[in-house]
Order: sequence, then C-alpha cells, then structure tokens
Amino acid sequence: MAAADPNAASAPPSDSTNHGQRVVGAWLLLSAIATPLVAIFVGHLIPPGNDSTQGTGQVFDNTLMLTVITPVICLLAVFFFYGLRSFRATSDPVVDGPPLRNDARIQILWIVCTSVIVLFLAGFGTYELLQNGSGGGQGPNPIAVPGGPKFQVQVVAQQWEFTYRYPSLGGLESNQLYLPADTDVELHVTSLDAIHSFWAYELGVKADANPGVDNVVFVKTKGPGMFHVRCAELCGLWHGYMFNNGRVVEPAQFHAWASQQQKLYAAIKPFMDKPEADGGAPYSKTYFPAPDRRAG
Ligand SMILES: [Cu+2]
Repeated sequence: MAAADPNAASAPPSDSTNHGQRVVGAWLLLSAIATPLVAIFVGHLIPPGNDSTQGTGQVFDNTLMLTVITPVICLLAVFFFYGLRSFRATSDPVVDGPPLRNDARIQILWIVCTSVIVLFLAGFGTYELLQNGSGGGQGPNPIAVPGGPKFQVQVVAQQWEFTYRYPSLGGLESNQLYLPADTDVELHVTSLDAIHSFWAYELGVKADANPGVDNVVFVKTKGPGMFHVRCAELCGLWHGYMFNNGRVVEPAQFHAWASQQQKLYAAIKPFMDKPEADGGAPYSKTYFPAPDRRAG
C-alpha cells in the first residue's frame, strides 16, 4: 500500500472542482436576493429623513450607494465563508496551499468593475450636488443655486450658541430657528469667534461656520416639524452644549411668531444696533457680509 501523501488533506477537495464557478454562482444568487431587499427595506432607514428636499435627496443617494455596494459586500462574504469551508487546512502540521498564479481575467475584471463603480459614484455625486447643493455649505459664491425666490436667514455661530437673523423681518434676531413650511430657504452661515459647524440634522443641512466667511446653503422645507440643531465642529469647552431645536411651521404660524418676536425684539433693538465700541452687542449689525444689504 502506498504511503499517504502528507499534503493530501490540505489539497482542494478535488482537482476538477471549479471553485471560481461555485463562488461566482453563490455570489450571483446571494446578490440577486440581497440587493433588492436592501434597496427596498434598508435604504430608507438611513438618515437624515424626509423633512426637506435636500434630506430626501440624501436618503435617495444613501440608498443608491448602499444598493451599489451590496453585491460587493456579498462577494466578500461569499468568498470569506467559501474559503473557510473549502480551503481550511486540516492537516497537522499545517502546510502551504498551492501557489497562486496571476489570472489576467480576474485582474482585468476587478480593475474594470471597481473603476466603473467609483467613476459612476463620482459622476452621480457631482450631478446630485449640482441640483441644489444637497444641503452642504457652498461658500460665498454657490455654484448650485435653486431657482425662484428664497427666504434668507443668517446663522451666526459663537461660543456657544447659534443666533438666527432674519433680514426680511427688519433684522430680527432669535435664538430659535423658525422656518416657514414648503419654502426655499437660503441660509448664510458665519461665526463671530472660533470655527463652528451648523448642523440642522433632520433638514439634511450641514455647513461650516467660519469667522469672516459667508457660507451659503440652500434648503427647501417640507411640512411642519421639529428639527435638531447641533454644532458639528469642536469649538471649545462647551461645544457639547451647543445645540437646540428648530421648527418648521405653517406660513400663518410663522408670521404670528415673527410679529410676536418683533415686539419682543423692539425693546432691545436700539441696544443691538449700537456699535460695539458704545456698549452694543458684538453681533449687533455688522455681520460680515450682511445678506440683508445684498438682498436689497
Ligand atoms: Cu461650536
């Protein structure tokens, strides 16, 4: 009787087994099942939600990206578990498997697939950004400007709270962000001191707040609702407390709120309008740059 080959136990189950075909078959099957399930049941769970047009756009983008990467994850999972099952060394001592040889077909396929995915996502991302800015700050000269009239609000960050200034309401200032529903809003984000970041989570808005910079971001509100505002840039000792809530309300309710705020604001307005040198608040009237002057 011939002596047993010590390598036999670690060799593939059979030389004639086409592992590549098996892996690809299992991968295609798993992808065909998992991809639509992920697209239908998981994608819409990704934040930020549907409280603004930009938020809905981000959910769509996230769903699409998740759908695109699902087959990639399936391939990794199939290959991992197939390898564990079929190529596990069971001999003692453990010996090397057969040497790997270059496979031009696999290399070309890999390069083509990854290039196509990355280039597609780059093109798609650029297209989506150009629609309306996707809720991101675009700096002082935005490229993606939605058409039609826009309601302007200036967002002024400082250590450690946000102040909202409404140029169309006589420069009214509030520490709560109220916005009318179903309205195109143009936010001008800036800072008085350190660097901050204005993050209105459910609206899908995030924009850097830097001193001396007018960072413009567009958002179209949907129905009434509440949203959270947080500073998203480490800005000092109380950064973690730099948050509050904002509201999207029906236009009639917004006007009621505005006139009530204007009455309250009238009492302190003279003080707010005083130059800083005369004891006025440092954020009185010369935010840089002033959107109310641009709006005319
Ligand atoms: Cu901050």
